[in-house]
Amino acid sequence: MGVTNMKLELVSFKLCPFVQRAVIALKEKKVDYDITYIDLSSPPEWFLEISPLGQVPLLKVGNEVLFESAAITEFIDDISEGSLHPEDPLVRAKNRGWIEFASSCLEVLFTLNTSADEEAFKQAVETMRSRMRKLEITLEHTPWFNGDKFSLVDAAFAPLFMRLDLLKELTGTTTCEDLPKVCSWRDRLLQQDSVISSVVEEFPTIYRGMLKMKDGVAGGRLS
Ligand SMILES: N[C@@H](CCC(=O)N[C@@H](CS)C(=O)NCC(=O)O)C(=O)O
Repeated sequence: MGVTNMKLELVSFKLCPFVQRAVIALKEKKVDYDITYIDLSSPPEWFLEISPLGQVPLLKVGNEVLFESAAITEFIDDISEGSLHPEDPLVRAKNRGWIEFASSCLEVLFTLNTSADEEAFKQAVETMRSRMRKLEITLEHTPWFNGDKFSLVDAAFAPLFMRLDLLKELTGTTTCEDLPKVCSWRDRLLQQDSVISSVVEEFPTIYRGMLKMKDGVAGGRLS
């Protein structure tokens, strides 16, 4: 059986932004898939056996297992009609760099969500704001990062913006409200069907529960 006909199974954790990138790519490319949720605080043995880093996402392709969201989203793009990656090698390389930038922002977000002391929290908010300012001076096109076509780089940032938006709503923490280009890109991303349907319906409640459970500064600011 060719790889394009093989059943895909995405191994997921409901809160994971890296899994969400893969779901957005699957939806944008209209690729059929099954999804299996695991609890990362108590991962099943079968998962630890097949996940080299003990991390989600994994994409099971027949008997093969793919890991790392960038590898998985590019694979999804490669096996389906059309492309969500720019053709020009220079633009493509730049997009990959910005996808990594989005990943590093997700690390900052993790610190921001879990900081136990005020100073570390403030520092993380400031780091996020400075990353957003970098993005503001980088954004050249509309409606999407590369212009008319939604790309993998858009899919990579959408989970970050979804969480920053929730953080603002739930705790009053703002990170990019003064940046018009970032805000209008964020708003468009959050209205995109593939993005809206890339998380479970109860995502805001689960996110709120996670902040409460972490019991850090952000959790203490929940309204
Ligand atoms: N670089 C990885 C990051 C994936 C990642 O950090 N996944 C988190 C959940 S959002 C995870 O599985 N954490 C469990 C662990 O590290 O033990 C990717 O892009 O796929």
